[in-house]
Amino acid sequence: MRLEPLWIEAATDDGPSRAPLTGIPVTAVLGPLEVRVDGGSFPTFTWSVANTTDRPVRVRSVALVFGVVDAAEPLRLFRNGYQSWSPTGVATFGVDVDPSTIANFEFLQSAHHADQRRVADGELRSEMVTVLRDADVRGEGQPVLIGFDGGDQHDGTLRIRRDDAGGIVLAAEAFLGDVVLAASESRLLHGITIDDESGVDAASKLDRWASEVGRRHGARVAAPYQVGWCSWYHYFHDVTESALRSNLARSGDWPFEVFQLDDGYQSAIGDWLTTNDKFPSELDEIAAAIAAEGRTPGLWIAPFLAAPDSRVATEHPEWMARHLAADGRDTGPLRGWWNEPWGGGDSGFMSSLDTTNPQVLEHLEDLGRSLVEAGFPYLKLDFTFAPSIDGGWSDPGFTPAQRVRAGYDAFRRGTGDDAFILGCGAPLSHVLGVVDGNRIGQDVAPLWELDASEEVVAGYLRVQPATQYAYGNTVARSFLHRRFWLNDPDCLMLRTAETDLSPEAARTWAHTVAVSGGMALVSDDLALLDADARSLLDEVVAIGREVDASAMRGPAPRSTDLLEHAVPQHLDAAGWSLTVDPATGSSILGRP
Ligand code: 9PG
Repeated sequence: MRLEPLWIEAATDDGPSRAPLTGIPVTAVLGPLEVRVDGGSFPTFTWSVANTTDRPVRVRSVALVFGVVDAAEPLRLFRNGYQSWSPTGVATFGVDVDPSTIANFEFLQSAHHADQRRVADGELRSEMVTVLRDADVRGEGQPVLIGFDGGDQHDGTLRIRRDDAGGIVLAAEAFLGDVVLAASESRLLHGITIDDESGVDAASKLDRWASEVGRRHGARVAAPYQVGWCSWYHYFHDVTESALRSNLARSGDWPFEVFQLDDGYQSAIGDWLTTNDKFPSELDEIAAAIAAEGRTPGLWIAPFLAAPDSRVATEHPEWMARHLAADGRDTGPLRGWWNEPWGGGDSGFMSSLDTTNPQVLEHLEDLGRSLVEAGFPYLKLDFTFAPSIDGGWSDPGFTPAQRVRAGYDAFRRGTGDDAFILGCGAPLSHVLGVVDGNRIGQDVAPLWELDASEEVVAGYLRVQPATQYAYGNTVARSFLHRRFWLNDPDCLMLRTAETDLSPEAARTWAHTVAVSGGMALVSDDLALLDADARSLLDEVVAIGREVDASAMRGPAPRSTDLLEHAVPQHLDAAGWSLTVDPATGSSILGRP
């Protein structure tokens, strides 16, 4: 199997266009655009796009298209989801389907992929990087990696589809999301690399790609291994100040550095500096109480969302992005998420802040500064894909990636360099270089698996909280740890009461977190934890520290069977090896 350059294609408001990709370097004219492609070592291709006209041009995407030649079908691909919770694993071309062909709720598609529009039937996508492996057993199904060398300027989407003649093609697409290029404006695009070296397996190719891309983008990988406590997976929205304080009081000899309060303290989504009735104290008093126990105070926010009835939305309606109907009509604030328990005056729909508005960026910078001043140097930024959604943004010269990144950068300016920023619900490629830690999977939950009848919206099941799904993403994205940031696999749940997770599945999840080397935050009412739970945590932290240290000096944790099964079953790191049955949650941990 090999890749053969075929053509360049573009989608602008003038319509689609295509030009042959003959040799390198090449300059091609695509309607109002000119695309120049050069060769390199890493990345293999560097390229740029220019508006050659004297008027603004709206650009949806530009892509280099390759033929996938001599591939023995079925072809499998590593399918990397868009943001933290997007399902990530292995898909089989011709068998599996893109989630957008099932779901029919446009803003929710942004939970899966960069482009929220539906793909053509049969097409599959992976974000930022993919690995293809064909069924040729003689060639041992040599894996070929195709990846972008960054993602903070625009998304990079790999699309696999069939051409008119029945051949397989791969489009490496710079997704610009209807950005408006001014007259004569040109932009550099993220380079594309192809790694088809023989004798190198998929996990090693992903590790070296992530190492190189992380290095080029100033990945923040210096923070120490994180151990802590988080309120979410026991108390959820019902957390109270007294529950927080009683856990703090019990935390005495637990090895927590961070003590993080999650969703449920705020007076409204968007009004992060004021607490609700369940929290009689102000934020600075809560931080002081945590610090007095010798822990690092941590706090959850969803800084790019606002409830319609929040102070921020009612005092600054012009800070909200706009929803545009198909004919371009403005139909109100852009809905960025839906979560009924948040209330907010619009049946649980939240508005998205317009991160292209300089006043919003100033607000985010002030927010970061205020939270650090209130005593929270550890901040979890959640639902942060919200600015990537299609809509009306005050500056149309921002791509979706630039909108998300501008919000993060503004917040980081406010917190300063020393704060630990944890991304969550974050498009992975947008936040490389600004976050210290990043959630790389779905939410865990006090259960292993979900029944299909529990799907909230069609096509959405695998994004919903379930420990089984978090397991799959943690293994499939293990190679990012200490390359892009510290991986946050999501919280440990050690309790055996008030949970539907069997003790065996809870141990499997704990061992997955351990062998991934990722962050280890416990999310139980500490009153429910016995000596067995404590020794499981001690084991997780001991293995996790060893794996984490080894990932800093040598190879990242590896999924050794990444392209074998739909959900990988093996995770190896620093001599530890975990074998899991994802269907049941049973596992065996092999020691060095
Ligand atoms: C707080 C939570 C926790 C959690 C975050 C995020 O797809 N969903 O419906 C969905 C709902 C909630 C969610 C993720 C996905 O959880 O990941 O750790 O902070 O918000 O509300």
